[in-house]
Amino acid sequence: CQSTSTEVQTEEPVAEETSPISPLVTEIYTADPSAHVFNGKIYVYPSHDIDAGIPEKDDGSHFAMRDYRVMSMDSVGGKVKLHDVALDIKDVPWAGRQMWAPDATEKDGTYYLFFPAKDKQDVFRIGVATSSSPTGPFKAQPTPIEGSYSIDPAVFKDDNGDYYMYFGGIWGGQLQRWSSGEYNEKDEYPADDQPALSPKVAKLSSDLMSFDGEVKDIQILDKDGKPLLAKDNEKRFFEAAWVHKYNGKYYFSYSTGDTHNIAYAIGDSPVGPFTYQGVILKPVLGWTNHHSIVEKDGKWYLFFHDSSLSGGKTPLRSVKVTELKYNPDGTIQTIDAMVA
Ligand code: FUB
Repeated sequence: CQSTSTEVQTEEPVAEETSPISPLVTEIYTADPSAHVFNGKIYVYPSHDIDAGIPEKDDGSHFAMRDYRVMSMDSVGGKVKLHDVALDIKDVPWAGRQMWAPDATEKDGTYYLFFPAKDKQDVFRIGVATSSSPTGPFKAQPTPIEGSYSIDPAVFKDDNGDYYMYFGGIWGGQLQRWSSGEYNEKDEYPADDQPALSPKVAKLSSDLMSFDGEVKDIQILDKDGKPLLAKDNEKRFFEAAWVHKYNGKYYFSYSTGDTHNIAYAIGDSPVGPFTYQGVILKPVLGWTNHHSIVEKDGKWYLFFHDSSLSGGKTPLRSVKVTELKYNPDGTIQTIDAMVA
């Protein structure tokens, strides 16, 4: 059975920390960090991992999270505050189970929490909830965003005030069930020599509550301008999209899933195409790898998670942070968090 949010408060880490980078909080397990700077402070929107006692399977049902809690800090290295529950699944009318990796943004003094969860038919959708505070509590809309599907929403605000949502994840994230544009319970993956499944992007409407226009494919190309193929699983998109801008270029970063890297590609437009560059973060302890990238006071940071606090248990992860550095040509220096 699944833990309730009250039981979660008493979770105890089960192992000593084994990685050189410490978790931001140890009172609870946290994962999938989406970090932002609002009003000069860093806010991190993570998943809240729980031990639901569900065996590990490719469909990800062992990630049975039920609520979100926000972390905040004045600066990296400063005291981290873990805030009370920001949104509980019981207060999301359409959601059935599995609150996975969220993201947040701000517009005109309102904070928007975007989150994936399975609906009552067990299909992943993306919802939105709002608050006057960056730490919540957030009030969920009664229905998911129309036309949304799959997992791992990441919202990027461009310099001209346009907002875009990137999303998608294969295997447990169900992206492979949407090839026709309609949900099909049967998994359909491209053949090895065909282009890999594409992450998705949609421009958000001015109230940030819906998609403004079509959901589009994000193209990730190799250096010869050809799409990455399904068999390129060291490089191709799996889940955990994130977009940031550096020196006028758009950086699309993501997890390669079954090969456990955080990889990235660079483009000239927020909707791509993006050209594959390399690895930002090598595999961490635990199956999943998931990150975000944010600038604070002239330095760039990589927020990520690993399973070191739980002694390697994949669904019991902890959020961490380390500095991210660019080379003079705009490429990113690869991080190995196991030895950093
Ligand atoms: O936390 C559940 C899932 O694991 C996320 O949605 C994926 O990105 C992976 O980190």
